[in-house]
Amino acid sequence: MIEVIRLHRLNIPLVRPFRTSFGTETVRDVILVEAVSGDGTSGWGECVTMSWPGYSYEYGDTAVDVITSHLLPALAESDDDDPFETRRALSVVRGHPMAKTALTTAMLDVWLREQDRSLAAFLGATKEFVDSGVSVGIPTTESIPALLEEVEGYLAAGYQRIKLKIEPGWDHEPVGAVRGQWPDIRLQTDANQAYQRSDAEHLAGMDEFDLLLHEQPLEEDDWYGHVLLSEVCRTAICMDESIHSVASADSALELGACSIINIKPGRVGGYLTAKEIHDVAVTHDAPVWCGGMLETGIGRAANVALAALPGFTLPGDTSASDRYYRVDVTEPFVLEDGRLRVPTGPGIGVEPIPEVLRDLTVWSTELRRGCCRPSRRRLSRGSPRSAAIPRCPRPSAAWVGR
Ligand code: OSB
Ligand code: MG
Repeated sequence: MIEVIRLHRLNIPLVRPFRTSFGTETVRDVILVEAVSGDGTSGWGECVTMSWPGYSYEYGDTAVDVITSHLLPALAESDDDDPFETRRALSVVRGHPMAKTALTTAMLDVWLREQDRSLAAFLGATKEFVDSGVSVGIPTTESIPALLEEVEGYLAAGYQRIKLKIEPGWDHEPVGAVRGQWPDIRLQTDANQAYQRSDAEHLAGMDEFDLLLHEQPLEEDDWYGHVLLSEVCRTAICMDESIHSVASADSALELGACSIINIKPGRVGGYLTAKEIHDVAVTHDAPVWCGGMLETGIGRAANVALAALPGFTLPGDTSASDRYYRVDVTEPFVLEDGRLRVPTGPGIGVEPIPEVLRDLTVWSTELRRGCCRPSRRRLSRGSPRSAAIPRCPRPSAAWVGR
């Protein structure tokens, strides 16, 4: 049983600013969740929120609050660490998938480590390596030569596909320039919801660049707009922000709002649901690929395990550590022939390097399973442990901070 939860908040400078249609990230504000079982086994999960609600409504501060004020109390009644039971127990909290993913992945990591089983094996991975793509931000200078130089570096490193962040005013020209320079590479775009339905013809104008897909061109709830766009564009439409669940994935594919899905565990509430979305996409014959949120090695390890499932047939945003960070929190992920090796050790297969964790941490807290765990079940069974529960200093807190 998990007895202690530690939250470690780290600030890690990115090797270069990452500009998208919703803003620019220069430092990754990452929260790592550490779950510790009664016998001292630690498991780790990464919260992929950013410091502001630009990609979705969640951000670092909401994740810390939701975990401490709502998710941990929701788990307080349960002493069952089964990952499906944990997901069910947390479903009383609406939304906040990134916070849920961070906590449940740390718990899943402990659960798997205690069974000496890897996350990859648990999920049903079939690959030893996963193909790596890279997501290229809008150059802060908005300069095409700067973009070409950056792309050239990634291609030289071996990345198997390039994704260009686009927005109105930064689309045909940069995409055409990259395609002009490299006629044969796998190339795709990501607009992060920056376009309108009325931009359909404009977006279809990029069909000539022979792209793999356009990712999330319209607002996340504009399902019909994506259907219309899919009819106008020859280039495949892929959804990222719109897909929150198995039901939304099935709806999107069934309605023709998209034909490809970017699966991000943090966006859908965890690795169990991510795997189930993969399974649904496979039944639709729809390709999926593993997205990224500039993860450290902790989140990356788990993503790479997921990307090793058979339906992940397109290269993911699963880049090497040095694309993001000078020093990663774990042993770095490195490209081997344009691929990352799937971890095979127990759980997620990696852990933070203690000195690096210490140096990058800006805040941390520790929560212990509270003395007043409101375990009605136990009380009614009259277990001696419940009988011995002392009076709690904070009657509303099921988990207490130190
Ligand atoms: O939309 O896929 C996205 C990063 C942060 C937030 C949203 C997105 C991204 C990326 C980077 O595209 C993917 C990565 O390399 O981790
Ligand atoms: Mg995206």
